[in-house]
Amino acid sequence: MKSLSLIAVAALVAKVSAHYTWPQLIVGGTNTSSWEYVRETNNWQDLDPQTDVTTTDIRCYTSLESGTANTMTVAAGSTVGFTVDGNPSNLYHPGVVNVYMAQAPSGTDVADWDGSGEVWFRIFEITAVTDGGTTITFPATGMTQVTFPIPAETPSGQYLIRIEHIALHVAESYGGAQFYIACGQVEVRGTGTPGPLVEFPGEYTEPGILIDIYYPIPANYTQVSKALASIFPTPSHIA
Ligand SMILES: *[C@@H]1O[C@H](CO)[C@@H](O)[C@H](O)[C@H]1NC(C)=O
Ligand SMILES: *[C@@H]1O[C@H](CO)[C@@H](O)[C@H](O)[C@H]1NC(C)=O
Ligand SMILES: [Cu+2]
Repeated sequence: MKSLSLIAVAALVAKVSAHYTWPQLIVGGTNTSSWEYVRETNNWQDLDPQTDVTTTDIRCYTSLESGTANTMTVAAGSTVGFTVDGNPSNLYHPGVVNVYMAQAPSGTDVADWDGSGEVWFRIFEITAVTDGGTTITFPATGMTQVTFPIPAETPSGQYLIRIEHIALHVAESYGGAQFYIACGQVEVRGTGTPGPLVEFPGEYTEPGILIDIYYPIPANYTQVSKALASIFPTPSHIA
């Protein structure tokens, strides 16, 4: 009987595979409730990553869930973030973090919006550190939460904030990169014009996600995206 229960435990452990999610938005230094301001992702139970970069699920990974959440009001320039929850609850795979925002069209509640179109701008990254081929390190490894500023010049409106950890431990073959994704909903107060804008699907190209990080050690790491967004202030008046 003992061996049977050990087999059952082993099966359970295998099913609850060791991955993670981003369930809580962090605002004002406080962790909000799980899936309150973050759209519940398809992997909220199995924790599995998205690996298909051609599907609309590469946006927010919510096709099997209700796809919406409450919307939190935040000031432009303030710091927000996401917590990591999983088994264990940290970013233990080697990989890179990116954060994108997209403004819902005027007149559309962000709760009713799917983030389609060339509307996303990238505001934050924790990329790989290389030194010409001797070492490659991933500073995001082990983080239990990731925080970042909403750019000070972000224009007023309702936004999706999309965070991803791209785990690269089996990215040496096509489709091997693992995307751990979540989208929060915020209402920002500010002014400006963000860019460059990108689209999901469409954002990902090699070599940022098709890469053997072990041998030979890559001499450099190329981020998946265009440059981080620069947000140009909108003049409040003409002098
Ligand atoms: C928020 O959650 C993260 C991840 O679980 C944890 O590391 C952190 O201590 C929490 N912060 C607070 C203020 O409870
Ligand atoms: C490193 O840079 C070279 C030259 O720009 C490029 O061809 C190669 O794809 C890059 N490698 C990675 C892993 O980004
Ligand atoms: Cu995993």
